[in-house]
Amino acid sequence: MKSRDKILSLLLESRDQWLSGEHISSLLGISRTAVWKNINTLKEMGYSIESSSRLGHKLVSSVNVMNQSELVKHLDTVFLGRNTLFLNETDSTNIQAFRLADQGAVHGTVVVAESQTMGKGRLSRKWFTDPGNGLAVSMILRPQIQPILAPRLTLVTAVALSEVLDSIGLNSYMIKWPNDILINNKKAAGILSEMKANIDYVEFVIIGMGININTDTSTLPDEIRDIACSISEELDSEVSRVKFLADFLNSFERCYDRFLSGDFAGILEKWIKKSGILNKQIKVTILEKEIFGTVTSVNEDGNLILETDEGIKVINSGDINYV
Ligand code: BT5
Repeated sequence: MKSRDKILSLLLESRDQWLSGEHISSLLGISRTAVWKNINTLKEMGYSIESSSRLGHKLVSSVNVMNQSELVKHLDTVFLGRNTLFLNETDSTNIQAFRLADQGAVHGTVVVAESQTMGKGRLSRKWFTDPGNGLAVSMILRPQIQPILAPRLTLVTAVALSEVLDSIGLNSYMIKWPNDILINNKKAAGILSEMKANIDYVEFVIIGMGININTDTSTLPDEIRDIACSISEELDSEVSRVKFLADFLNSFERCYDRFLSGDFAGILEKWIKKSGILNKQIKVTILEKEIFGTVTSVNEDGNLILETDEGIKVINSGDINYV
């Protein structure tokens, strides 16, 4: 265990109580400068630690604590998140998870990062993660399904996330096809699914989710400040990110098992209900092309069935806007 993690454990054990730098340094057999540097790293990672030259250090809030021991306290999964890698910074949790999966990481491995230097959206777009306040998480899954069925997992993820939002009392959100969670028309979360497959079998699927949990949206980069929102702003209170993560993993595993056992219809029904998309007039942008129409249904692959002036069209990719 790294000194940083040992210090974190000590702070967690004596939460809300002061621990002197001297005490920590003698317990761990490291210099006081090393204690101080590690405490600063923990603060940069988002842990709420108060420091006083007279009293030492204390962890004041668990809202931001993200580590495996905190996660398992809330986890009731069989395979998901039992092996979670918590990173301070990475290029992208999806890229990192892909690398790990290629190296043989087990089904259910999860990667979480405080910040991403190359956080990805769809079509090479960027995803911004707010260190200490956002959540960037990627799951490695090895489902024994045909590759053609894998896109359904994006909808499974959205439904799992919606169950968590319901459970924390947030009811003003909607799922926006195919992968966003919007609150009052602003984006709180996005999902990015990727896969490595052969013609007839899936080697692995990586499902990444980025969500603004305790983000103060006024601090976000200019280009997203006006289109983004956060859970805490909507609820008017901070949310424990690690509890949220555990709740999401619990919910995802249940939905995933349901999907594998053949009940995608039940998941889809929930998805349709939470999206409110039926009978809505929309504009679909697929690269440079725009299509206008009314959504008459969502088929069993999660594709939109659109009634347009040129007849019925099946939409399986693109961005939509309500018109
Ligand atoms: C998505 O793409 O919404 C999928 C985002 C997935 C991000 C997660 S984080 C963990 C994992 N690791 C990764 O590298 N990625 C996944 P898309 O529908 O293409 O939307 C991208 C657009 O969302 C951007 O062009 C921005 O306009 C907007 N955006 C970026 N960061 C945002 C944020 N923090 N909050 C709200 N909107 C954001």
